[in-house]
Amino acid sequence: MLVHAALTIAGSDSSGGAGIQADMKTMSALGIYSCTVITAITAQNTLNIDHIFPLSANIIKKQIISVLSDIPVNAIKIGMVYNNDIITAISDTLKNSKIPIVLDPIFSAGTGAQLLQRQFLSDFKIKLLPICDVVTPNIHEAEKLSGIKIRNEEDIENTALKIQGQGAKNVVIKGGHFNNNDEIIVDTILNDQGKFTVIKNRRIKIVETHGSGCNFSAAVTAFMALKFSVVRACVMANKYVHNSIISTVKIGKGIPVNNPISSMYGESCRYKVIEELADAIEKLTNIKNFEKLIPECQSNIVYAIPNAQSIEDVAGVSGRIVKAGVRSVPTSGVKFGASIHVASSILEYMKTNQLVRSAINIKNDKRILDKCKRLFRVTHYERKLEPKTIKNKEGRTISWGVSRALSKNPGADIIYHTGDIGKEPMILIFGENPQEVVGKVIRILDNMKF
Ligand code: PXL
Repeated sequence: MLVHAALTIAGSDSSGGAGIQADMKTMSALGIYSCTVITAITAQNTLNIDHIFPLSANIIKKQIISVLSDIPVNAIKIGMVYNNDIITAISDTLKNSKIPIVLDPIFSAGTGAQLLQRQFLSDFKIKLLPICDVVTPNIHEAEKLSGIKIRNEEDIENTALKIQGQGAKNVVIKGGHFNNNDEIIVDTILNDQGKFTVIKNRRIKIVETHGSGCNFSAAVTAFMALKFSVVRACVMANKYVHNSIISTVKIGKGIPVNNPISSMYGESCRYKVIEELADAIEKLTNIKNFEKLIPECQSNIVYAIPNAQSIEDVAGVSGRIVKAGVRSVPTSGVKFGASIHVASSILEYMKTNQLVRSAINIKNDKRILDKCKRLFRVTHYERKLEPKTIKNKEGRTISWGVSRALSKNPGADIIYHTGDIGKEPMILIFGENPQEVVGKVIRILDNMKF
């Protein structure tokens, strides 16, 4: 198997969210073998950086030489460098290297701590910008590198040109910290031919997260190791970081940490989700009298991957589970994206509780609903109260209703509505997995007489 390798030269972040740990996770998730040279050890958590211990120039040089004398590294990233000894060691060791270098100018942490001692900014510019192929500052870092105060888009272009004049071949200015209220984030790329490209992405409405800068530059390095152009590498890195930001984890008491391996979790659990759902459907369709719970519009049972974002992340029966005489049968197999309505209900439920990932719809008649109310925590919504603006969009009614019902009882096992003109009344049963949902169906049927 051909393996592409990259090297990250960066600081260790004991909280695991940024620095060398973020780089390794990102590169690994993108299929790149990652070597690591540690420049400094930070003692930090999600609240603070408590201590920084820089390593000696000698051990940094030795680590780089050890790796490069043996492993065919396809791209190198430079992150936190802290002091002039470290800057000089890296610059001296790499100045004749032909390997593409991505420089992430890391000056301070989100918590405010200095990750490059202030007095070494000019050494950083003089010794590292000329050896790098790509530099990836955010707006604040670009201002520090160029000495230009950025007020508008023209300033961004002038800043990029100035930084290129200092020796960086390609300059990528990340726009995330510019005009924070804009819906769109604009990244500006100046390539080695003097051409500007802008990449526009929708801004995610979140508070500050830990690790996104490192994830971005590590992803650009990984894509450069795979020989993509700088612009392509940035486009793909943006998409990748977007996913790592929307699946941040609140692992400690401080700021949320990016989750650069979320895409891997997502892929690896798809198979398991299909298997578990298929098993549950087999059990469900063999339950005596289950067909008596199937509504006119038929039933579906769904199971979402963790962190599901759209109906494509929710598996369901292709077609429905239908009543066939005294039996119930699925009309087809299990697929992602197969359900709209029940899938919309689980996606909405997951906004309140990420652990609840499975649901089924059953008939709502008085006898069934009375049993549900006796056995489970039940809440409901009135379809008749739905605003007109929501009615017109497929699946939106359910999201609206589920959110309304959960606002009254956030831990409910069951949500029902009593219908509307042309809309059948319905009961939705929720659980952490399809086995649990089927278990609830069995409890309802066990308590009914036929
Ligand atoms: O996010 C920048 C960064 C890079 N490297 C290390 C860090 C941080 C931020 O805290 O700790 C080691």
